[in-house]
Amino acid sequence: MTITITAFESSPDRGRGLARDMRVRWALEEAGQPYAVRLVSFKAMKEPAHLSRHPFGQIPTYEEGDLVLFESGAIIFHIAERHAGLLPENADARARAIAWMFAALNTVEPPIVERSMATLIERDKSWYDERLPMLDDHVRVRLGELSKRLGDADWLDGGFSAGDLLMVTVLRRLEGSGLVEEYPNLAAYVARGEARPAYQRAFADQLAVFTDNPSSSR
Ligand SMILES: N[C@@H](CCC(=O)N[C@@H](CS)C(=O)NCC(=O)O)C(=O)O
Repeated sequence: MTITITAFESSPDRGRGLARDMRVRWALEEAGQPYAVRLVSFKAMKEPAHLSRHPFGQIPTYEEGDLVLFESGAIIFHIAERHAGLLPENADARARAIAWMFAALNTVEPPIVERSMATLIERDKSWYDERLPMLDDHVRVRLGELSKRLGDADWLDGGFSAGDLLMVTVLRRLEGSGLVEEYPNLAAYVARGEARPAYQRAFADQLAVFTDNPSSSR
């Protein structure tokens, strides 16, 4: 059955792979599943056809036969449950990998998103220069804790899992801030994720959307 996901037609990050379709593409590549991509404009994302797939008018979405999913975490969990390679077989190890998926999305991503939203929409506000260091520190708290837990391990809990896939994509959203680089083991962890062949294929495919149509960036 053909899998179809949605991604930005106009790539706001100019193909840096920071939008959340990247994590779904990567999971599908790890699982060895071919997929099609429906590119959507910012206007189309808020129109009825897309809203019937995604109640909040966002990307990514996932379609497979009659199944329509939204939320990158739920999509990756679905892929990981149905295909080998993203969750361990052992029940306890699987539960721990799922805990890392939630940790990436619920505990680590929120302060990172809050910081990146401020850099996007608050730059010209009077409070920005005072607020940014505070937001950086909120991110540092989580990075410090994560760095301590990872230690010198390659992945968060044994072998590579969907928990690592989500955590690496979440940390990548700090690209350009210099914050991840303050924690050399986290920088190496992100680089390890980016070096995986499945990641590289996913990155090249999302970059092609931008390079095929460079004038489409916002
Ligand atoms: N929690 C959602 C967040 C989805 C999300 O924020 N998508 C962004 C792209 S990365 C988007 O569509 N932004 C455009 C908008 O919200 O209008 C998920 O993980 O899938």
